[in-house]
Amino acid sequence: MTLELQSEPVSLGGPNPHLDLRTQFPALNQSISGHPLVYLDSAATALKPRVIIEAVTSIWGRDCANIHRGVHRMSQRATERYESARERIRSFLGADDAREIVFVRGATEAINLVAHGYAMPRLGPGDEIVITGLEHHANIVPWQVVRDRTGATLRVVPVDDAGQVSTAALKNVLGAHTKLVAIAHVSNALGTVLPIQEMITLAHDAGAVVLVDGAQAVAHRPVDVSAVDCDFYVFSGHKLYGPDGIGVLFARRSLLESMAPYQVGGDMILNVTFEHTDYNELPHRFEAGTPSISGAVGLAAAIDFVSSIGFDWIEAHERRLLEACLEALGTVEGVRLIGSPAQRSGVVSFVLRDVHPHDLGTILDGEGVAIRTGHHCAQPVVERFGQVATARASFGVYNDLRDIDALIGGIRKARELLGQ
Ligand code: 7TS
Repeated sequence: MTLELQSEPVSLGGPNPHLDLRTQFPALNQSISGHPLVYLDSAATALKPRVIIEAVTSIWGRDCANIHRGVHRMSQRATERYESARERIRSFLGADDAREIVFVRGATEAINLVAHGYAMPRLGPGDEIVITGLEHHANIVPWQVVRDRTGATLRVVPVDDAGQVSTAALKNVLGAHTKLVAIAHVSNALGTVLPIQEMITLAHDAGAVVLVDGAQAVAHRPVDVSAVDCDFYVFSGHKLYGPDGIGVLFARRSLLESMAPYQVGGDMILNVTFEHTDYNELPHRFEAGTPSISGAVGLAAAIDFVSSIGFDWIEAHERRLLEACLEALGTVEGVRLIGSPAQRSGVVSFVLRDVHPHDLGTILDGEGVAIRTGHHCAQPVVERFGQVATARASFGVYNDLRDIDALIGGIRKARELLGQ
């Protein structure tokens, strides 16, 4: 049976309802193996719209100067654009103070900064760090390093059969010794949305600080760090339609004030002699060396882009895609969905009976359909479901129901080719 899905072009609601979003992404304008590209790998990295490419090239093509150090006009313009980007990110995250926004290379570097700058000097034997069973390696390995260097214990909140982490399960693991809780906002492997608000309250009640890994959340749902009251929130620009090499650490100011710099060098100092160095003010103290200026400016443009679409539209659009994808996958014999969380963002993980996900991914690539296969850098949760790898389709604003048709067609073709 072939499922006929209603295919319609994606159009923006809001200010310009007729604008075709897809035309804004130059990368979509290409063929792969003679097929128009169907990009279903936005959880790995999102494609970039023209406005963001232009913002980045306007730094290189015009305001190409280093920041915080030039008296000349170009340097002043670059500095102004870099610091305006920080302010744009502050308002996007709902933070109180732009000094709480630290530019980093990405979510991975942000978590490492907190692990080294906050946890390492404070934790010791008897202290506990709590993570969940569905974390990306970026939110596992830094805490293992802290555990190994400080003698603290790393505890893991179990994932249930639907791929969820409940507040009750967190409660069981929290205790008087919990010092830090590090949780994903959205799982990259299963798409599970965690109840971070309740989890943060529980962790605070236990006396712990909380880091939220928002790498898979910021492009899909509104985030308000003041409302959820988290202590640290991290994300990468490249999953938010922005540049790679740029990301953000939001850190509560009182915590940031008390932290030692993770990296040291130029631009993070006030005064240096061979005997002594005075560190710069927040947030510059945590931004040693020349940062990604074009990245910060591109990230601010990405936030403008996403905000102009609006999260109401984005969430409704993804819900439709998710429902259609889950329904269509259910009609393909041999497909098994991995995880069935009640609250899910735009990610679907599945396996096809007797077919290695890499073989499936390769056949789909031959049909022009890009998905990710493997353990998605979240090996523990994939193994929790008895798999070494899954196939993962993930959505962005440019996807539409035709992309789901193409995915399902490709999976059926794989079944035929592999003689099922
Ligand atoms: N946390 C989560 C939840 C992620 O999904 C990722 C990247 C990271 C942290 C690390 O982000 P980075 O930008 O510092 O690398 N996730 C994926 C993915 O799912 N496929 O490729 C990268």
